[in-house]
Amino acid sequence: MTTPALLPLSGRRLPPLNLGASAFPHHRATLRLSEKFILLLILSAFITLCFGAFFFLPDSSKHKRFDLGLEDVLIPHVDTSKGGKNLGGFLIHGQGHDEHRHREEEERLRNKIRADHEKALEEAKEKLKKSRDEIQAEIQTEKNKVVQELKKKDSKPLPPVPLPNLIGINSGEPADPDIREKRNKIKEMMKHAWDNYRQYGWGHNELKPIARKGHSTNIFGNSQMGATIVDALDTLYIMGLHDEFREGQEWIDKNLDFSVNSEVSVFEVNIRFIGGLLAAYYLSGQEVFKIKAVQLAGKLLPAFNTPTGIPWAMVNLKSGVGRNWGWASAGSSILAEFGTLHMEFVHLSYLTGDPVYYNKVMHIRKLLQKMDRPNGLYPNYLNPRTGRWGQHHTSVGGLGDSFYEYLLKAWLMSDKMDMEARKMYDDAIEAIEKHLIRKSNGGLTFIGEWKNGHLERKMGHLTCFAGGMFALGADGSRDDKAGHYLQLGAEIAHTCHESYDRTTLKLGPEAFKFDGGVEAVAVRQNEKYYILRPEVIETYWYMWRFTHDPKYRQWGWEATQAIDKYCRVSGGFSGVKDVYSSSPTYDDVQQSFFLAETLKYLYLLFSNDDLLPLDNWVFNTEAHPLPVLHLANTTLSGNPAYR
Ligand code: DMJ
Repeated sequence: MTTPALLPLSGRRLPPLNLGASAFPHHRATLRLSEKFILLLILSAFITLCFGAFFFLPDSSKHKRFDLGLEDVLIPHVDTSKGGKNLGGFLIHGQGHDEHRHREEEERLRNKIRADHEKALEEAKEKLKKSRDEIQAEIQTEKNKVVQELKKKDSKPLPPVPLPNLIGINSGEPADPDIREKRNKIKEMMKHAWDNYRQYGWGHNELKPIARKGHSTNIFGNSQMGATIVDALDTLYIMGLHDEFREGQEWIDKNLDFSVNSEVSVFEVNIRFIGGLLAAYYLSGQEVFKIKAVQLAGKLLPAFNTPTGIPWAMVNLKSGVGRNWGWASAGSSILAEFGTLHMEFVHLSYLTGDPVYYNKVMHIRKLLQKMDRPNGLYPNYLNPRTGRWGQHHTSVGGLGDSFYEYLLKAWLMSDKMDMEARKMYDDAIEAIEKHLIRKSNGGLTFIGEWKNGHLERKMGHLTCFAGGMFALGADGSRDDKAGHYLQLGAEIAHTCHESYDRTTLKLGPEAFKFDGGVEAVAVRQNEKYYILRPEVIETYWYMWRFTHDPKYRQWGWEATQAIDKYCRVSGGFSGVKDVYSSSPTYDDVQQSFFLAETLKYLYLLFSNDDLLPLDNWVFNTEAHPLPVLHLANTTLSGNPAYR
């Protein structure tokens, strides 16, 4: 049965509804939404018409109902004995009136259906009249809406937690004009480093200041994650470079995406990105940093899926597949890498109320506590499959360094409540002092490296951070040896200063020896470089805070001038390949830690102590300040992470 209402009312025929892949072969995916929309439109027109047509179908039941109704009304007036005809007039009259009403009703319905149908067809035709660009624009808008919705879902505000004491975040202006001038000079250097990165490397991980383009290394994976932006944020903030801070925040908000098929170093991403984001959050209060830190942390968690729970060194942010560095002893994970997660992960649990992060790092700690340690020393390598040590190599420099630092800082960050961490630190430092720390013939205290029962009399630039660590750990040390540890810190600071002072450029080499008449000097050509590292300046700053001996500011200023003279180029700052050469060549890399650490520690060295006071802030190993979680002013005891 056909109904006239189903035929097109206008003479124009609809063009074929081919908006799919064959219509726009390049936009197969993007047309799907529009196609669905049109089909839906036509379907709804069809349903409307069918619904309307329903009233015109010769439906006997309906007619019967009408008849019955009429009969019901007419029965009292029908004199059957006289035959219907006599009453026919009455009947005809009654039927005629009703038929008229009926016809009117039908007409009204038909008009309505016609109007609806025309409207639906007009809309469909309008849609089809749109150009490809217009359709694409509509689709893009729809897509954006979906993305925004997803984003909103992803960035749901985290449960509010009481913030720890956030004091001393924008003060520290020195009264002495000379010190103020020096501090301003350091701020100017920061601006030079940032502005050039902004101009030539924006969004890349680091900058090549001579080639004037972006730079990256495998620690950041293969995607542009803006490492310099994230690492530099808190330095910008404390220096009062707020426009630059906002630029960085905007980039992070719009571009920092962790759903990338990229294999990154768990350690580096933790200390630079999570540490940097958390510090930026605490300093500025901007939620975006906290949200990004939590998102990123979620991407690192699969790295812990190993038979022992000791994480892989690297993880693919998209697939979650982890593995270790090819060069590491017997497939091992590295002590300084899996042992440098604690501070950030405790803060993540604190801010989210989710104990998962805390549990991961506590599991590592418990496992280490149970293991035998040769001579009380922690080897640098641990196999995450077997839970056994790899090569017996112990270092307070590369591969070991920040593990010890984080034991001490876990205790400090817990408002000195985490006694387990303090004990592990004290035990480790005692073993280090006994087996690794020596005095050279010339009276320089140095920290060597333990390799299979043998002490290598060589110290790395990285090891120089330990001077600051000893000073920081002096208060609260076992047997009240605070004076001893402060003295040890001062001796290491002195040795490291010598390693700078004995070079042509007055910048320290990567590693230096205490052997065969050589003291605090690099011997091998491939250990003579300086890559803008912070550790020596970091120790000067801690020593300054604890002693206020002016020599630390003097040494810090020497380093500032040397960096400005030999590492500054018009496109930023570069490392140098040989600190003993009067005509050094550049390595053409502006490391992100130069902005995060080196310039920050210099700035703090020339600021008053009320800028980021050490009673309230603990610096992670990338110099990102995280607040002490005082039990008194937080809900730590009620936080599931701490139960
Ligand atoms: C920084 O990334 C961190 O300080 C890390 O702990 C080791 N060293 C580099 C800078 O030298």
